[in-house]
Amino acid sequence: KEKWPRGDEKAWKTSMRGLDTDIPSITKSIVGHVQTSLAQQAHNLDDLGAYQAAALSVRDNLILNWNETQMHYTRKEPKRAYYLSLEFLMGRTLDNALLNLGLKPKYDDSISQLGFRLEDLLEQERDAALGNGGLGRLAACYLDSSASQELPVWGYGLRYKYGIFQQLIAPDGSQLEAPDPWLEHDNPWELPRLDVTYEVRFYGHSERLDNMKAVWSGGQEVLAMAYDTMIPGYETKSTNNLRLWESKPKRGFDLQSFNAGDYERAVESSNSAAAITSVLYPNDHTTFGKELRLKQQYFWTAASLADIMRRFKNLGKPISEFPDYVAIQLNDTHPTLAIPELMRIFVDEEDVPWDAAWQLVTNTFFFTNHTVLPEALEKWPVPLMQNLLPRHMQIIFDITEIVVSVVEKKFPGDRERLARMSLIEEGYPQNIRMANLACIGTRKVNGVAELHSELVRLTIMKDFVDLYGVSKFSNVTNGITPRRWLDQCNPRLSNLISETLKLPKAVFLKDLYKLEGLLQFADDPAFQKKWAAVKQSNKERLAQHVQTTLGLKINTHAMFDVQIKRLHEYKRQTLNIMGVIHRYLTLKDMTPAERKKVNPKVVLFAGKAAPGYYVAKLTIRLIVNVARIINADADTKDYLQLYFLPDYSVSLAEVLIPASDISQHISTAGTEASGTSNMKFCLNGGLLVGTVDGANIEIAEEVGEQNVFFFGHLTPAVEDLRYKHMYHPVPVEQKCPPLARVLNEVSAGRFGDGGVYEPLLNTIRQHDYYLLTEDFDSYIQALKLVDEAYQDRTEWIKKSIRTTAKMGKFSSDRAIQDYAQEYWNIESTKPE
Ligand code: B1H
Repeated sequence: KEKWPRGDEKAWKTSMRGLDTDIPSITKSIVGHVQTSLAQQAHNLDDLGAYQAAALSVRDNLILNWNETQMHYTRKEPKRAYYLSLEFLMGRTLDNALLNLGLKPKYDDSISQLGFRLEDLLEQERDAALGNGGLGRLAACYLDSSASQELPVWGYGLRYKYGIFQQLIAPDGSQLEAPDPWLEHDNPWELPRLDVTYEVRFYGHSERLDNMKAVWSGGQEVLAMAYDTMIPGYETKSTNNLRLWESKPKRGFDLQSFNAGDYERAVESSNSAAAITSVLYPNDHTTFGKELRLKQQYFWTAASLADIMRRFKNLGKPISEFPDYVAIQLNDTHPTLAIPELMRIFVDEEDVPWDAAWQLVTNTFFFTNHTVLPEALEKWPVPLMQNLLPRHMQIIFDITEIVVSVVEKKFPGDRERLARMSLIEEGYPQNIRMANLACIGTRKVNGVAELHSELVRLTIMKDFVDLYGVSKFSNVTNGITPRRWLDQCNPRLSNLISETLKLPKAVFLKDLYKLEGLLQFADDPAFQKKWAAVKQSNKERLAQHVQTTLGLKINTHAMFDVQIKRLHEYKRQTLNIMGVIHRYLTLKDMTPAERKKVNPKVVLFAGKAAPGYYVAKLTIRLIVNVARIINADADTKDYLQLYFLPDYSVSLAEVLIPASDISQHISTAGTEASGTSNMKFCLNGGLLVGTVDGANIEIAEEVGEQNVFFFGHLTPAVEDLRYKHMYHPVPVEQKCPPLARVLNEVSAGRFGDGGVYEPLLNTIRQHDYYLLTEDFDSYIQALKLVDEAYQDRTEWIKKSIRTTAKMGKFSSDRAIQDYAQEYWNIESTKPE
């Protein structure tokens, strides 16, 4: 029996807070926070204040569950998994917390009694947008699923002061960036941990000792301080932790400079410490080799590993058991420095012999690759690493020796192979290949959809497959959380499903395969009618949102066609906009009588472009200016509308996705690793038009090819086509006249100054690396089939129902169980 730690046990126990969750107690708690936490009163409380009070009240519940869960983990000592991600795209929290706690109806009532509307309060919350796109949102879905499955998993990331930039559209149609000061109104969901701090060193020098050890000293030391965010599971007390690090100067300012009278220098050094976690890098899929980014990566991995190490040491187990208690997932190569860092801790600080340390390290880490695009594969210049992290550079060279010796042994004399597999790429300067380091320093490597994992094995990891065998390289197809991406974003649909299947929502929100029960209703006209009514009301909700935020009027009786994702050439928003222009020109060619037979369509785009990505920004500008012309054309505006919705975010996605009839996932085959919004659209009854790429393929396998609109060349053809474009180019006029016409209309200035768009148009006319000229005809053909299918509304609704019904596989609960069992070897465990 455990001894009570201090004081009078009775005094503690009778005073410990439990929270009553009847409506009067909830109201009391909200009002209490208005009075004391906010120091406000009923007559000066606005929506923002009411949101904050409600959030603090909900937070009290989360904290108690969090405390119990963490205490349970401490006592039970299960093996834990840690998800290291430089991005967590969480979105809003209040609605999700209420859903997972099962308190939404009660808070709704209580808030109405106080004279507010829950819906309005939810809108007051700013998105936590600490991510660029799919990779960051995946991390957020995985946290929700881990907590919901009662798995002992923590996330580790950075607490950026500024998240992904806010996107504005300038009068000329181009993207402008503004900072995202998301912490401005205080963040009720985080708990600063003043006592959880670690010192992190940069620069200095490393002196080698015997036994592969070294002493690293000097340089700059900064402080990492923890902020904890509670991650509630759905319908369980289990509440996990997302720990984000903030950088601070070790002392307020540099005392030496200060005393010497050099105040500027004293403050400068403190600013440089704070700069590390000031802003999220907004360039997804490109690496820049900037020192500050490398500083972010090391700062975060060093603080996280120090924290993990401290927790492990509290167990009092021998260091040889480290991998029995700790599994660490590397979300892409961004945290790869964790590998040399853990070697440094073991070898330099814990006196573990080098070879034994390497065994422990390679049994601790797991690596997920998210892209095979060459420009996204991280490389760091050796001189930069040498200067910033001299000890890690030594360790990386020492690890290189391991690679050399195993390759030499298995493939004697194969110099070329060795050069490809080395951690060091030759050149001026030499570069460190982070994907190679991530591969050799981990137990297993996975891709994020079947095709992608296959491409990982056949391309970037081919030599390593030859070395280690194929079993090290497998697949975990991505998933999405049905709590946020069905019940929260589409309550009407969730209610209809529950009522139809005669199941409480919790049943299918925890086991998404249960949606298959909808199949037997697909042919039921009464159900079809209700299904269509839900879609219609979601379109109206979106139209309302656009009307209030942008003052635009959308035709809700048209088909909604949506493409929302980061702007990137490989995702081919250009193919979509060229298709829209083609549709416009075709409409203009028609007589009024002919037009009347056309399926009216609203095309919606949203997404951000990396601030330095010129062609992507030009694409936005083109979309905005094409929209201006099309929407103002009296001949066509009843048949075709086009909108670019600015400042795409998780919250905007939650309104857009449920309203979509069809969405576009049209990457050049072999380039989109998985995609996750494709799963979100389908879960909400939207159909897909797409290429045979990423998770589109597995979606089609589930729902049947007759329910997906595929087009375009397949992955194996892409390489050959690119080769032909390079060495036997055919002018676009010859290869694809309809596309040539579109390009010429843009050039000629039909949508404003044509000259502006030449660099964008030339990407298609010249190398056409992303193969628009090859896929345009079949794309237009696919869109025609979409129109025809939509004309037969009953058939369309059946397709929509069948699609939702078959989304079971794409729950992140399935994905996270796969990681837990096949990779981390951890088990569910919960308080009580
Ligand atoms: C994905 C990234 C990415 N793949 C570098 N790679 C970044 C790479 O800031 N950076 O340096 C940021 C992000 N993101 C996406 O991951 C894939 O393109 C999607 O297909 C996939 O669904 C998603 C989640 O696996």
